Amino acid sequence: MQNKIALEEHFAIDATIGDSRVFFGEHLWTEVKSRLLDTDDRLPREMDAHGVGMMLLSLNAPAVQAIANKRRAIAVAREANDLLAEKVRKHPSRYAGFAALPMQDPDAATIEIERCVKEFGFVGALVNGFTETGDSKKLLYYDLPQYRAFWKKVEALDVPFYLHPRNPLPGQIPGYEGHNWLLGPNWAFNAETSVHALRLIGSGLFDECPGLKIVLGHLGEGIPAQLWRIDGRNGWMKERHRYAAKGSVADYFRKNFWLTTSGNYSTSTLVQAMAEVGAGRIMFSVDWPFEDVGQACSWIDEAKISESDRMQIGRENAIKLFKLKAN
Ligand code: GRE
Ligand code: ZN
Repeated sequence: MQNKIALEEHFAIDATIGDSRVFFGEHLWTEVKSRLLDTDDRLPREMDAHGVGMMLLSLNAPAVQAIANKRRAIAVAREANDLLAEKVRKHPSRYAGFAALPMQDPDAATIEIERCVKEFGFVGALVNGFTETGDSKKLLYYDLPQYRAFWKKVEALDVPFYLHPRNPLPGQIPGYEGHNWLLGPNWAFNAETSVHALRLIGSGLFDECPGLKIVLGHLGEGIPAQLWRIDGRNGWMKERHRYAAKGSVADYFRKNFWLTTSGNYSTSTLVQAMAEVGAGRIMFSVDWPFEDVGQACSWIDEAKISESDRMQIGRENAIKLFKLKAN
């Protein structure tokens, strides 16, 4: 399939590139680092070689979310967004931008997303999980009350918010101790991100802001496989714990969430996600530079799904959700 659109694709700036270093041994880091810094030559060649027409770019992880100092977080987010705006200006038919946001300061994040959407034409924001505060016992998840005005603004701007993974802090989850291989994309990313997404749902956020559009990568961070069970148990436990939302988890998951295929090229998992949320809510993505464009593309090009599902997932859903002027 030609002119695919991919939307969990990362770049880095000097201030954030070190954050990706920890995931790779020396031999791979040289390659990943050069990929993260090159959006002018290498990435367009990858796109051309594998039939990707457009990519929605975002900063690497955890980047801004790992900066405890508010003023520095605001400055790094602005710097990254200014640089991304330049990349988009340089390649307007190939790239679109997701804003990085200083969630340390909800008012500053609100101002920054508005600046990026209105001044630069960015198509949404991508945020790397919870935000650090300098106190490892106090992590900021976005269901907290201080974010409600921010969410109202996101809803009013009518742009999607991509909730991207990050690792838990060292010692935060005792079960990972001595089993470092479970961290990162192997497991901890999906565990951390799915809990955050479920917190957003359970907090009643989508009753207050029914127009919010949240994007999750990696075919839904494991939630599609658990939807029935979450609601099955939650239904009869309602009186015994606090679940503030009016509807079931599946109601919101099917109405306020979209999923991408980033880094999860399993046809059986895709088909299962399609069965849970519908092909109209799933969008192709690679997770460049941590995954290969060629591998992702040959998978979606050949996956045993219908041609109309492939067109929706490969391109049409993204055009609709992000209002893209795609070729
Ligand atoms: C990511 O998607 O952000 C990511 C990393 C590090 C390793 C793998 C990966 O930040 O997918
Ligand atoms: Zn990613």
